[in-house]
Amino acid sequence: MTAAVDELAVDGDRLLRRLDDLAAVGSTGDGGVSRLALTDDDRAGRDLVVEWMEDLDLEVSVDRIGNIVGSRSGLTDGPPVMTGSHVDTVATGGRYDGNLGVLAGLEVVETLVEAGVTTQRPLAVGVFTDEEGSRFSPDMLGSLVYVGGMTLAEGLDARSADGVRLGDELQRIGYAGVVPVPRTAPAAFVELHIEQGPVLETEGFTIGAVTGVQGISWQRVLLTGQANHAGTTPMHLRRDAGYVAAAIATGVRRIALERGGGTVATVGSLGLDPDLVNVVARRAELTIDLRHPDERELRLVEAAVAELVAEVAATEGVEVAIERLARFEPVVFDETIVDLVAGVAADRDLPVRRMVSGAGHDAQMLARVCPTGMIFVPSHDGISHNPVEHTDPDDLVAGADVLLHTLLILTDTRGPGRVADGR
Ligand code: HGY
Ligand code: MN
Ligand code: MN
Repeated sequence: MTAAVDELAVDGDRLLRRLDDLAAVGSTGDGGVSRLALTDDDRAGRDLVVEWMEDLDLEVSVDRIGNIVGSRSGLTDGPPVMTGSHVDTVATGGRYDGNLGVLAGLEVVETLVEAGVTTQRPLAVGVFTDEEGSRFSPDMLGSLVYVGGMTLAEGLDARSADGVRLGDELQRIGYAGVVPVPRTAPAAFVELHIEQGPVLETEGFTIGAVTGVQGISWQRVLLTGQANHAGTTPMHLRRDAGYVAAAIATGVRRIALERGGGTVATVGSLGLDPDLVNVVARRAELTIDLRHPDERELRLVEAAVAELVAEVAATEGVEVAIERLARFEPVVFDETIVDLVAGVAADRDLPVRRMVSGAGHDAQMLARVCPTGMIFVPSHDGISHNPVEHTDPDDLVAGADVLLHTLLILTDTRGPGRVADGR
């Protein structure tokens, strides 16, 4: 039975059920999820997705950096049109970040299976290793190795802050696959993801046709001062690593606010040693996350932060060591894919706008090797990386339907129909 392809629609209840089932893996009990990359919880999430892929008769392959790809043959051979995202999360994760893109991909497959539709080009759903980068930096590590932007050896040797090696964890959880990397480029890649910001909801749009991703700069700053007695050491004799760390954190925020224009700066991790009430900190470790849509401006922000760090450390007589964790220039997605997403959304009378992504995504890596785009759906109050992360079920389903028809057109399985020009 081959349904009228143009009329196909996903089964929204099934998608929502799968999202809930996956969210139960690594649940933090407050509606959120914690499945840090390559932990036992990540393994359990991967296992569940692989089980669903096998239930759908997808051909499942795992590559040497642990990326999982479920493939479905088309009527013709050649590279697949691919969708997907990630199922690893931050420690305060919500249930949609990454998971929606993977499960909507499986929902597209199941919709086609039920309708007896085989796509012209093959179709694939990817689950990329360590997209979050919270445990092993950089972020998007798996998709970066997938496209050849990082060698396998570098990826496997990535180490967590507590010294654990990524390759050892991959072995331990049983996802050190055999498929060589970099892998063959797909024909095209489209990722469905929650916006994780406030734009779509505040402006009343249902779909974001994502035009690209802003630049990302991550660094770890290691400060070495001198432990001393909090009560007996005069202020001018201190080499207080704790003070320097705090001055950097406030200075970074000041720089972002002064520069404006979309600059964002975050000190998300800060630790003191010995971290005791009556000891001047001898060491401090903090991370700095800087982002901007424009590469030239991002470099100026990095330079201003570097000057701040050097200055405040020098005045306190504290030594500085900088470790580069991630650096990705802004990415622009393929215009035809962006137009297609906007057109499919408009075809379905869904309010759509073009926008740049503030968050990093696996799509920004696939954009290096094939025409790539993203579909956003609104995040309630723009909140993400937080257990209260929420997207209206109707919006989740609308996004999955836009993904379904975008993939049907990209696989040459249906015509473009009325491709209106979304805003
Ligand atoms: O950091 C990011 O933008 C993404 O969540 N990895
Ligand atoms: Mn994500
Ligand atoms: Mn994330």
